[in-house]
Amino acid sequence: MGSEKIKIVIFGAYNAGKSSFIRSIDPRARNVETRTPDVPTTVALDFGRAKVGEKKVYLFGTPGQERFEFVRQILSRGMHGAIVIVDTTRDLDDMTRSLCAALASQNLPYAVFLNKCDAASSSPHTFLEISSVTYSSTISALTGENTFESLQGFVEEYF
Ligand SMILES: Nc1nc2c(ncn2[C@@H]2O[C@H](COP(=O)(O)OP(=O)(O)OP(=O)(O)O)[C@@H](O)[C@H]2O)c(=O)[nH]1
Ligand SMILES: [Mg+2]
Repeated sequence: MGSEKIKIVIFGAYNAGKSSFIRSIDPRARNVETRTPDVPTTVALDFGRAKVGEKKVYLFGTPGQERFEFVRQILSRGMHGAIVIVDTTRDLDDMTRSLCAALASQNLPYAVFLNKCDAASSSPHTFLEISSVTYSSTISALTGENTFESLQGFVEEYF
């Protein structure tokens, strides 16, 4: 018998740090992106792998732009759990709020990872509305601080 395989889909608003999170977990992660005038943005998906104990975790990152809802729906098929990445240097936006509401109604394990906590303008405590009702953690996808530990904590608690 092989070890358990877990599909986790990474959601979050545009520019929240989803691709950076997956890259910090798996340096060999793949990303399909395009170059907008300012920054590269995910147009299809990110893919990365991690091992938590004996469990094999497959991370699928979604595009944050609103117009890629159809991609998010395709990537969501067969997921065992989800992580919402939140940019804590911004205010809570409608997309993040509705992603959390949709996941909460699906009876699937999901986590809220409060990202960019390295930034001076980060204020993770303003996200209690979405972070206090499920597994949550503060991370920096840029420095890698607490990223693997948070994934590990989520997987160990729910899978
Ligand atoms: N300071 C800081 N910047 C971050 C952090 N994580 C991501 N960023 C920056 O935020 C920007 C967006 O990061 P991405 O990982 O591309 O975000 P994304 O959510 O995948 O973006 P889309 O795929 O376009 O929705 C980049 O400039 C990153 O360097 C973090 O923890 N701290
Ligand atoms: Mg991305």
